[in-house]
Amino acid sequence: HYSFFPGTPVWPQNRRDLTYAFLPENELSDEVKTVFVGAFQRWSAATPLTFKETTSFYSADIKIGFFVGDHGDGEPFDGVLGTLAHAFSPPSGRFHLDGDENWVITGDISKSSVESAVDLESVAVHEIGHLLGLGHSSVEDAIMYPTISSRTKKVELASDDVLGIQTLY
Ligand code: TQI
Ligand code: ZN
Ligand code: ZN
Repeated sequence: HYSFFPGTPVWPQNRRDLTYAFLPENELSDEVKTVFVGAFQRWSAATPLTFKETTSFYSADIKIGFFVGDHGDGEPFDGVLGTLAHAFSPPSGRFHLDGDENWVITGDISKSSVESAVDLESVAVHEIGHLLGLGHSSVEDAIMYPTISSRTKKVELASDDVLGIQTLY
């Protein structure tokens, strides 16, 4: 079953069209950015929320960045595997990914020869759930389940995720 953060924080009623931006220093390719377009789309399909990229990092609601090791928020990344990413509850909008992971952007991750390969869209869909106010779910099929098998792609919202997010928005 889905859960929320303590106090059930959500984006306010008058903030249904949210913007996101990528940390300019990361200089991400269009291919990587497109993965996030798809991940946001999965949540907007189930809610009244919309997500649009903006080039202004500082004014964006959701700020996406790849960082390595200690990056100043008290939750350092830890190299390959372990923590992959973290996102904070609304209305923080901070979405950080571990730049040391072997991120897989396209193709069939189950066929990857890299043992530590991690599917970027799967992690993005999970973290966006946190950004919107969902905690972890006890339902194994849910995007918000707290573990994922290695070299697995899991990007489709389960009915548990949909029920949870529709309770919030
Ligand atoms: N990052 C944890 C996560 O996003 C961070 C975390 C731990 C957390 N407890 C939390 C965030 C409570 C919010 C609330 O769950 S992670 C997965 C999964 C991680 C794990 O790097 O361990 C995914 C990130 F579910 F696959 F294990 C993304 Cl998809
Ligand atoms: Zn961080
Ligand atoms: Zn999580």
